[in-house]
Amino acid sequence: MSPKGDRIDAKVGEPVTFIVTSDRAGGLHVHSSPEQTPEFKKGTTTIAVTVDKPGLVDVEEHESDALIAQLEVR
Ligand SMILES: [Cu+2]
Repeated sequence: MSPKGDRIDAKVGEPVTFIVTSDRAGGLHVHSSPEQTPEFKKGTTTIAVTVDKPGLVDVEEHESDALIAQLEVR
């Protein structure tokens, strides 16, 4: 899965789009408050993540133990 831990600039209340391509179904774990757990399917899934508080938010995929990205939300 890519990116791997890249830092992505984001703005409060503005969606960041992830295009997930996977050979299995699964889910992301967005460490916002409250946390978000958008799911993806086998194949390509477009996921929009919106964070409504500033901060550094990890986006992980726990099954492969991957840090996908860090959203730097301002
Ligand atoms: Cu997590």
